[in-house]
Amino acid sequence: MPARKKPLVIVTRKLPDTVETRMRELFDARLNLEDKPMSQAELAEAVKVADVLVPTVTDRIDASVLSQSGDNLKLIANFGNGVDNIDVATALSRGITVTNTPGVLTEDTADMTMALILSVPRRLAEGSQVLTGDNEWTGWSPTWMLGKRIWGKRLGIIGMGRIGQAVARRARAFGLQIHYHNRRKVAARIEEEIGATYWESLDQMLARVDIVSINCPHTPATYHLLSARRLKLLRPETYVVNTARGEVIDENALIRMIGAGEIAGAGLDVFEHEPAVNPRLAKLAREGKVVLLPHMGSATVEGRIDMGEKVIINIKTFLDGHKPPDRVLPAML
Ligand code: 8YV
Repeated sequence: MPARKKPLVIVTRKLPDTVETRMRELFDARLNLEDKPMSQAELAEAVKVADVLVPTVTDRIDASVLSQSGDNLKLIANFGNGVDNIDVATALSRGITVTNTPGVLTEDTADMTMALILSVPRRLAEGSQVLTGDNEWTGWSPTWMLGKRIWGKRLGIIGMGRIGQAVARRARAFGLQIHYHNRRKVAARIEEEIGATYWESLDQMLARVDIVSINCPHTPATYHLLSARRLKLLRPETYVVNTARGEVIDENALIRMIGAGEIAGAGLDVFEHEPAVNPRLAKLAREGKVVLLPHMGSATVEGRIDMGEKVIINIKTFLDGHKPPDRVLPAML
């Protein structure tokens, strides 16, 4: 009997070696060893021939790319949790299944969120700069480099899914009082465990918290959820932390208000026009008002391998004729 041809799996970016090796064993995996981001035209070429596409957050799989997809393309197995890089509705309407990698980046992203929650009020980047900058440190002084205390403050989490809950558990250990806004109230058991107060009205919560953390996905419903109007509800002592997606905040309004002293500062791991970063943010960083990271929330060796493992399980299950575990369903969008 002739051996069955292995399915063509096109992977758009360099993945950890162990993940790529396993993909090669299982599939006809076309890898991107040089890690050069693919253009829209290259993505369109890929969907014409692939059986499975494995994109990441840096690939825009929009309606125009999908309109070129060939009959073979039946699965887009996203290497990432957020699927806002993919026009999921169009994919589904063309009979293409979409999967993601939830769960395995929860703790890493929550760690980075906590790091940002601490870094701006406690002036971590500024302090480090004192020792690595041009001038020599002249020594300790009782009234120098004073930040703001974390313990006893109120944290308002927007989006109480897996990551929001993992942030809440950490934040509680740092003495923060947990408030949250979510589409739905979470189970009483979870609320009790993290001592969380639910706000159906985001507007009402914003005016009452000292730190806001964005932990919801970017969907049409959450685009500019923190709009200029809502940002105005924050008190001037409030800090904003975002490890979710830049598009959830009206970034221009945030920058303007931090510059004007109407918001105390921000810790940002994601940006509205990534990888472009508004130069006014770099200026605010030099002034110690913001801490900026280049989308590193889930960037751990272990996390990336786990994500790759999930992608492989989704592809394998699908190709074996079963429902892959991490299907993205219309109700999730
Ligand atoms: C990933 C992320 O690095 O998974 C997500 O949604 O935001 C990131 O942490 C990225 O998406 C990989 O595609």
